[in-house]
Amino acid sequence: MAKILDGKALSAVVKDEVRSEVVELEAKYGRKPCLCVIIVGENPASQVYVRNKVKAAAYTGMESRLIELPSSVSEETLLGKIAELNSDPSVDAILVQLPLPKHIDEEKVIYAVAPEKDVDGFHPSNVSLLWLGKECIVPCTPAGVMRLIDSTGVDICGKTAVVVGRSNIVGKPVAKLLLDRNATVVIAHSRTADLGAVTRQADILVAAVGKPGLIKGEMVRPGAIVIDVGINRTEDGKLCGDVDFASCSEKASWITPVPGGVGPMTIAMLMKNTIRCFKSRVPGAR
Ligand code: L34
Repeated sequence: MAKILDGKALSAVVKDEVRSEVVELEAKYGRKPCLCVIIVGENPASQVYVRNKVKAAAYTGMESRLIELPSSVSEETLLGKIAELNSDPSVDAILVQLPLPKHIDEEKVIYAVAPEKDVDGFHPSNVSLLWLGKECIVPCTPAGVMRLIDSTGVDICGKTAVVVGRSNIVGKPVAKLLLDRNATVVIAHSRTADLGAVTRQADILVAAVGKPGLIKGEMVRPGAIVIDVGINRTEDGKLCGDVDFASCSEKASWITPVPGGVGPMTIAMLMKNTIRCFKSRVPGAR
């Protein structure tokens, strides 16, 4: 039976780290880090995530601002708002919650955020730094996945890691971070032939595809670490991951639950990234 990788408990540890750092930063530099979150429209899932982000920011003692724009907002107005925040010296970090309404070009929005305030690490400048192996802002979900794996105490070096999913936001950066830690990395996806044969090779299995219950116990190598990045909503409004928890927890050594796994860690790492953005903007802070 697998041990539970408790993202909720670990996120509390991370948020406490941030909370102490906020105190120190304020004492040293006379102001607190400030995170600005923009939400467009009324997607109920996004509203929950954004609310959790603002709550976490309040817990850590940092400043936060929530900007709520109607789904009818024009791309031009949104880009104008971002430009305003880019040049506002009291704002350290900017996050535009995705997805955006169809009439707004997400790429344009991502490119519009000043790289030093890009707390998501989605701007091409930050993406290229990540892939060059330079210091950068690591996207929150991938950073949370790594922290969860590290909390097992298992050494990643030399292990086979299979990442199922190849999104720019999760799959690709997680694969790069695992490679940086000397894992042998395989990226599987919707066109992978015999997915089970591939995932059964994994000492570390990361599922990030958005297909409820895709990963079944028979696809898991005995003793594997299983990280479930999926957050799918069933028709009755229940949350479920990409991993079939019941069958996979019989095979894995460690497994993340949904909810209470990667989700809370995404938010905790957002707090860490906000500190990073603050430091990169304050002369002498790093
Ligand atoms: N710009 N957009 C931007 N940055 C991000 O990092 C995100 N992401 C993803 C969606 N859009 C984004 C998030 O914040 C996914 N995501 C996210 C954040 C928090 C949680 C889930 C996804 C979360 O708090 N999950 C809880 C359950 C919440 C619930 O009840 O719905 C959990 O325990 O998994």
